[in-house]
Amino acid sequence: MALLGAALLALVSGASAQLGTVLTSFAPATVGNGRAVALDPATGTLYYTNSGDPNIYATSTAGGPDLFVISPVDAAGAPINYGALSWDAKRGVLWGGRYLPNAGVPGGVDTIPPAAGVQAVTAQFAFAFPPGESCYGSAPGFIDGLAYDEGATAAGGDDSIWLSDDAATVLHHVDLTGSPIAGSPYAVPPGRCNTGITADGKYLWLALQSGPDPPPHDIVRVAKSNPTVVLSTFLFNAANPGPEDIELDLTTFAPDHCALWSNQFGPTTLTAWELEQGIKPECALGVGIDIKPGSFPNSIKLSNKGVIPVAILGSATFDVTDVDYGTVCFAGDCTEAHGTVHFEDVNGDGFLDAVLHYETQETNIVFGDTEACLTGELTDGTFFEGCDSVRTLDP
Ligand SMILES: [Ca+2]
Ligand SMILES: [Ca+2]
Ligand SMILES: [Ca+2]
Ligand SMILES: [Ca+2]
Repeated sequence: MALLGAALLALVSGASAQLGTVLTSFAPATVGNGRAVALDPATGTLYYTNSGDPNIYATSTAGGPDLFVISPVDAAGAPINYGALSWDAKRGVLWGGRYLPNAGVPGGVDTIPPAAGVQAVTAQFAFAFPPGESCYGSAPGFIDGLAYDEGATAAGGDDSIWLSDDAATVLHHVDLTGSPIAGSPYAVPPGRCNTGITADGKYLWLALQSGPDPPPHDIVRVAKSNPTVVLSTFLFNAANPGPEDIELDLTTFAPDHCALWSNQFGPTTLTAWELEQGIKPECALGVGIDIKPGSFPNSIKLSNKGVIPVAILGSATFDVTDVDYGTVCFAGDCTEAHGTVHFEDVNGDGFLDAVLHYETQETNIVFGDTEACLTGELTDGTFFEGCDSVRTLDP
């Protein structure tokens, strides 16, 4: 019975690991013509808006009733409707791009406190979109895509904002005061119109339609350095409705899956889509490792001045020659003691393995640990992780 359970579990987790699989999808409590979505990963709170409705609704990633409602107003008390929202974990606020009606501020970008009731927002800047970027040919400044980008560090001033006009052919990258950052603006992939952006690490994800509303609609991943070239794509819908705002989710379905939430035009629907396994460390590709290959238990003498050999085990789905060895860390130590990797088939299964060595004193293994892990990236940027048991000696 236990064996059957394990086999079924393996089958289920293996079968669902595919870009664009729907992980969950629901109509939230307040349905309208859907527009923005943002996620606070620390609380699992999803924020969403509807077009023409100057409220921001908070719900759970599991759906159900609205948890609370924010009614944002500007300094004059005028309600504001947001076309795009993005969560800022550094400040604990939402960033919002003003849509129709935009309280008289085309291109207005605000920060919004995530608290119930009527909330005064902080007007951060009004971006002057050049005319002609909208596939609708609408007047400039109805923000359709906005992503807060945390930047390379969790703290500090390296964060930024990505912006786009109403179904736009152009992406703008600006600092937190709205000033363009070197390289901006960028063209979206040819023939497409952008309606939503989310940003993380090296990548942007874009919600695209094939003109001013026409399908097909899809969601693509691009490099921040060159957003015109599509790295991967999945179909949102071959017909209408299409996607509006999107938001990355590295917590709700992790470590099995990294996900991306969408809201859509037409009846408001919040959907979580599965992303590629290994696209972020939070959903790293699993790989087998063998600490002290050929011996078991894997005894680690903590006072030892020598090295711990660790093998990354190749398989039919993991080629150890695809690893970027400059990115590999074992138990907190990212310096391979021999400065090289040795390739050999340590377990005789016919698949080449990689043997690395780490100085015991450089690892963060402490007395009582029962497991140690190795992390790294493939040369295509896929994150992987493997763990093996340890038995520590010498407290
Ligand atoms: Ca968003
Ligand atoms: Ca949008
Ligand atoms: Ca071993
Ligand atoms: Ca092998």
